[in-house]
Amino acid sequence: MNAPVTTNNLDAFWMPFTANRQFKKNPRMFVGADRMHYTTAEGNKVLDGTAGLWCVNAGHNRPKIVEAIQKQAAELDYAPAFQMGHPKAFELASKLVQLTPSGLDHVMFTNSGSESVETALKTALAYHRVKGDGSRFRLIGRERGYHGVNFGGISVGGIVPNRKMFGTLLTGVDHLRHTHDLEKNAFTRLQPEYGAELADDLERIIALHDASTIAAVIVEPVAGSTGVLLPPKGYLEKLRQICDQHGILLIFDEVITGFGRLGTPFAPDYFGVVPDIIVTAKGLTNGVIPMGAVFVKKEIHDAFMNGPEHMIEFFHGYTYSGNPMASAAGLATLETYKEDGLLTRGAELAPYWEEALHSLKGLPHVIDIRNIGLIGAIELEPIAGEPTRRAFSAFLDAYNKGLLIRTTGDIIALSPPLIIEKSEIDFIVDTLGGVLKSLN
Ligand code: PXG
Repeated sequence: MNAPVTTNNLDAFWMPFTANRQFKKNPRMFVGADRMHYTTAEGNKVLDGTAGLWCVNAGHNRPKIVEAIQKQAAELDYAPAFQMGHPKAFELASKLVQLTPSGLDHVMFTNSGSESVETALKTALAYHRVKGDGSRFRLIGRERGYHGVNFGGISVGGIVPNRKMFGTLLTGVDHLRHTHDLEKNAFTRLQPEYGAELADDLERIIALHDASTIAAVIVEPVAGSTGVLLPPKGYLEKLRQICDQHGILLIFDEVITGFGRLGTPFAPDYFGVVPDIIVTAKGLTNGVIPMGAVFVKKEIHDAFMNGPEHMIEFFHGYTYSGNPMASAAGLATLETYKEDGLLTRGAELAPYWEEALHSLKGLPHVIDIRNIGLIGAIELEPIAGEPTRRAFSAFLDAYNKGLLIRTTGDIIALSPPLIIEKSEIDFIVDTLGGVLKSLN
């Protein structure tokens, strides 16, 4: 039995990215979860419209994953990550690189999306340096980009509240313009028609700094946290072409898009554009045990493999890189994805999802609806002078009606587990319809 949460003191835990005072006055506690639903402390069922935080792609309480973790804990709880190994980390790495686009043959493990981002940025800088091109020190991100909360990630990121408190951040960083254009693209289904030319902003940045100083460009193929911004048609292709032309590495941050969210295993399978580095986390272990992974092209890995063999090739890694419990969870997650066909299930459901979401057009305050794979966003007109209040009210009302959604600014984001059924899509849309109709 779970301890009654009402007796807990909520004061000590300073919660992440949470309105702490609001929460603690009226806490929303989950005490259980199975497949598509949470159980609240009050015993109510809440449909998970967000796959946790975009991570529980196979749904909750999947038996294979639960058993794998239980077994691993008893068999080998921990093994040192540096200068020692254990079989499951290698097995997981081998299985993962079979899923990633060909050429991205090597993988480093981390414990979160934020650490994966730092790892990717450091790898890019070090790669140029080991090749004798150490003048490439600049990193280019994008306005409204989210790359976690560590210093590298917030430096290349472009979400203002996440950056403004933290001083000068990394130097040598510049940003592409974001691609959000409601005037031209509102209510577009899938990729927007307008905006491919925004990739030319990279040419402007190159002209300013000179390509010889730029190590890498990092973007989310579909920006999630900022409120689901899809790449305009032709945009990613253009970024790839400009990077190639100037010897700049292209990094895709696929923390959200990886592992089936777009209806394909990874974003290159959807967009046909292959980066040099892919950053992942979340869906890698179904969110059950923290783990991230960074995939790099063979040329990048091989560039480090020289010098005396007893020497460490790359001075980077974490105590828990490839941790046995996480590796076991990762392997069981991949098996679960395979058994249920989840890495491509989103493609089958996407047309139904799209129709259902766009049926909300015309409801009060709705100024845009966006969708791709099993991702959806509903952008609301903010209340004048009170940004975020309207969407936060929608979040609370939906929760009280048995539906978990995410909001960012005045945008509602949806990303249900990939096991969702059509009747559950109907529940999401019907509930949201009711919420929107009664919203101030
Ligand atoms: N990159 C991207 C693209 C992300 O979306 C991270 C890095 C950082 O991952 P960690 O594991 O360090 O949190 C993320 C995380 C939301 C939401 O609702 C999104 C994230 C996390 C929490 C909430 O949009 N993305």
